[in-house]
Amino acid sequence: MKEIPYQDLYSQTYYILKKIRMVEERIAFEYPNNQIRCPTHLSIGQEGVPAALYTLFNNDDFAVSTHRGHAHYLSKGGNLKRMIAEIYGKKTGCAGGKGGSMHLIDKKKGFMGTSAIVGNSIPIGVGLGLALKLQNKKNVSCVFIGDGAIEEGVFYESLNFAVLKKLPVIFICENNLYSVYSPLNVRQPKGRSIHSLANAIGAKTVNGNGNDVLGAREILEKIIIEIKEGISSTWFVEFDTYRWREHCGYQFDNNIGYRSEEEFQSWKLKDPIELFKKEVDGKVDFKLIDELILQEINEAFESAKSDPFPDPIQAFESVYSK
Ligand SMILES: Cc1ncc(C[n+]2csc(CCOP(=O)(O)OP(=O)(O)O)c2C)c(N)n1
Ligand SMILES: [Mg+2]
Repeated sequence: MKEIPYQDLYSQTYYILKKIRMVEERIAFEYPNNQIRCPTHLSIGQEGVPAALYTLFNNDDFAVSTHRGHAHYLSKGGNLKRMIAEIYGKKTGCAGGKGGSMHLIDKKKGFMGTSAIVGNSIPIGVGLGLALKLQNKKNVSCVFIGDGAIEEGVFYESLNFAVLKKLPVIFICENNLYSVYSPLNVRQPKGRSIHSLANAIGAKTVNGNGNDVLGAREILEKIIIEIKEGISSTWFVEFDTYRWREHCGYQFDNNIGYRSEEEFQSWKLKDPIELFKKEVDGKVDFKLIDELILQEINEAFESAKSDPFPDPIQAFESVYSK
């Protein structure tokens, strides 16, 4: 999991934070070339929470995620080459080239899948939590969701079950204020916060700044330790953040009217990478790490482009059961 020569917390965190950004910027750069043919949702601007988790996760913890899952896959140690190959629809992809950007999985790393259906991975993450509990394992199952998933019935059933059975599940809600083009205020009642709703169902809850990597890490570390020591079980953590680019695709879309340029600029000032760099200035070799990441990315894109497409017969084979 630790691909750079520095093992310290700040270097490791910078590595993953910058890697997520650089990988997605390369995807955005390559997308117009029409070799990537799947719908692709970028997390640029939202790297803070996944980066915070990178040094907290261990291989036996589980995670599941959504349509916007690249960052979570990478933070769980998912293989970059296989992710890029998947996005290019290649046989060497992590889902055999049949799923694309929204169907990432790396079972060896405990990253148990993402789904294009909003809310779909929630019961899977809770089921993984149930498995951990039944096997008496001291691990956690993290369910990454967006604010839009709170409007799905399955969220309530799953959270209720997790709380009732005291499962080691952490719901991590990255609240970026939007579900596609709809802001929160047209979807959920004014004045009712998402974490307070989860709290009413019985989860322990906290609200944090998703762009403050070290702050988010502190919150999550405490929770993971508590769960592993059996002090508490189901948690719901709401992190405030903001996506910079369009909902689906590589472009900026502030001009189409659903959100303002001013709002976007105010969040750009809260860039998780810039904030982190200021905090750890002088303690991390940014330049060397950037070079190593670029090398990794170049290799991943080169092999993804030259790898073969799946054989037609593979259309009928399950990739998830392997
Ligand atoms: C059940 C379902 N309803 C609607 C959609 C269409 N859809 C795809 S992504 C999305 C937005 C989800 O918003 P959120 O959960 O906040 O995640 P974000 O895109 O902001 O990361 C919607 C409505 C879907 N894929 N599945
Ligand atoms: Mg959202």
